[in-house]
Amino acid sequence: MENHEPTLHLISFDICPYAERSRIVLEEKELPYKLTMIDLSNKPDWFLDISPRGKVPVLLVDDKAIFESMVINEFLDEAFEGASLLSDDVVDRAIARSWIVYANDVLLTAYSRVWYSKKDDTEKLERGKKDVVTALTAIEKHLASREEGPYFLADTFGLVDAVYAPVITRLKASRKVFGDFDKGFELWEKYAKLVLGEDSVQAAQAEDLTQKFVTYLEK
Ligand SMILES: N[C@@H](CCC(=O)N[C@@H](CS)C(=O)NCC(=O)O)C(=O)O
Repeated sequence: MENHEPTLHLISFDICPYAERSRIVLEEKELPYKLTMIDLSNKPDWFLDISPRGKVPVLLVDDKAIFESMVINEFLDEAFEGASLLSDDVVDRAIARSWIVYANDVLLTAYSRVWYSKKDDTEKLERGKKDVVTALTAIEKHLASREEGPYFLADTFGLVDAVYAPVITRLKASRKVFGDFDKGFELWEKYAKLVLGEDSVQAAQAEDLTQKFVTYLEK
């Protein structure tokens, strides 16, 4: 990409939270990009050719494919000017990455257990709900003790917020289907409201996300 502005093409699936993260970063950096939604139940051959894991998101930079949402997001932040979404401080950058792993491995994993539990598997569902509450308890503790805010780690929106945002954009749909077992975390709710108001977060959401996600969850 030396000496020229590359074209950016994001391959996505409309309700995928990982792809939504990368779209938030593209919007946050105000980068022009082409967006293609594919049907994951019928993956096109051209997609399988560029996605070794068969997963979205994939970002085509000119004709080169980058995959894994967090790799895409760090690339976008590093390669382009505009708002910087990771701290200049090496320790703070590591802390952001730590909370990103927490979002992936703990919060999103716990919600996924709830969202994708089979209707008759109440044991899995209840375990998932309990794990969500445990994850939110740790997040609430972090939000209460952080040095800077009102965002997850700083006074400006960052890569860590782009990772928590897609969970937040799915909460309305999730609560319609599974109830509000995850309510009552005051600082998390306040943070969620702030993030939902971000232009980039709104622009990155698929049209009718709540309805589409409810339909998906009810299936
Ligand atoms: N670790 C990946 C996860 C991406 C992912 O799981 N994408 C899902 C959709 S939300 C997918 O493409 N699934 C298709 C499949 O596994 O066949 C990332 O962060 O990009």
